[in-house]
Amino acid sequence: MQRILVTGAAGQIGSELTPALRERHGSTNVLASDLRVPAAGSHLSSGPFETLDVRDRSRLQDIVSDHRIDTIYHLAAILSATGEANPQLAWDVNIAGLVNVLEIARAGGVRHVFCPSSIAVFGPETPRDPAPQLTVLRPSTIYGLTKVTGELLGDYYVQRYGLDVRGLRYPGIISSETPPGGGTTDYAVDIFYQAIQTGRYTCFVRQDTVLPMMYMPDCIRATLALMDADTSRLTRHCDYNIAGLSFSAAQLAGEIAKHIRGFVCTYEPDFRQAIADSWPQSLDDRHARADWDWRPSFDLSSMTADMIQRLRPRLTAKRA
Ligand code: NAD
Ligand code: AKB
Repeated sequence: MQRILVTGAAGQIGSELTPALRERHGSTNVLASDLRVPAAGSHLSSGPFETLDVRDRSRLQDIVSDHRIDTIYHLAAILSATGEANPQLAWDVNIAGLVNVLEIARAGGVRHVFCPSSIAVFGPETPRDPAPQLTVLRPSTIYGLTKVTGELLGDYYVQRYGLDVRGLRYPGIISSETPPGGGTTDYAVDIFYQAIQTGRYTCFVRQDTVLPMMYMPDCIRATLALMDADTSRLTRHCDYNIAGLSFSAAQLAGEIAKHIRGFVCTYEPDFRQAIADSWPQSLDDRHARADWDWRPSFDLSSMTADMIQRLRPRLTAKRA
């Protein structure tokens, strides 16, 4: 049985990946951690939790030793929009945190590390539709810089030290349980909350902005499938492109309007437009499909219907 540590577990992905890991491995074998303490009754209350700043190597080492951790899902990070507001913080958390995880793993005990990458590794010089697996990686955000560095560092620890490090280039993740934490793709989640609560949304990117996205159930499935995959089948380690769905902001608004009569979306692009414009519209994920049988299961229509079905009762009850 694996003994797993999840860093950044209180975030958008961790709050759903942690319960999925607990379901498979047993609650007591999956230790959640984050800088911030999750609210009582949150998704993380089904098992153990420790506060942890991933920049604190000695605390991370103590946690790994005390809990006999052999696998780390390293999710703690600063995302693109917050990163642009505080580039030094993004570098410290994303790079120092990852180096701490990799160094502690290399020193012994931890055998497997999952570290997500992002479509933010791509930049304006990357082919946009689709972005190939192997291509120009010259991002324009500090977040993207840290993600390219993270992919290369992970691959280095595989080659140099034989550590099992794996990662996916997640598209923008859409989910109903925990709001996203300071990214550029957040509009694709915010829009659902505002549409249900007020019938209106002011979108911070233009209506013709197309980005690669993925619904959370596909994100969790892809993560577990990559970590389950037989090493001998993997032709890549820390940088698998994975595609879910691609749509423009206007297409998403139109799909939501099919469920929420009278929904009105207006567009007031801010600084995040430039970030979105530097990312591709779709991804070529042929390596993920060939190596570990990746196939997404949600399209725009099924994702939208599921989001609204989950959020509507919760948000309506809150208003009443
Ligand atoms: P999030 O912002 O929702 O969660 C990140 C968590 O990290 C937060 O709970 C935060 O409190 C924690 N954190 C921040 N600084 C920390 C520190 N110093 N020590 C410990 N914890 C700290 O992010 P997420 O969306 O859950 O992303 C998880 C991972 O997936 C990140 O590596 C991110 O880059 C990657 N990713 C996410 C998306 C997406 O759309 N959600 C897309 C591509 C890649
Ligand atoms: C962001 O927008 O910063 C994240 C990402 C795509 O990495 N959602």
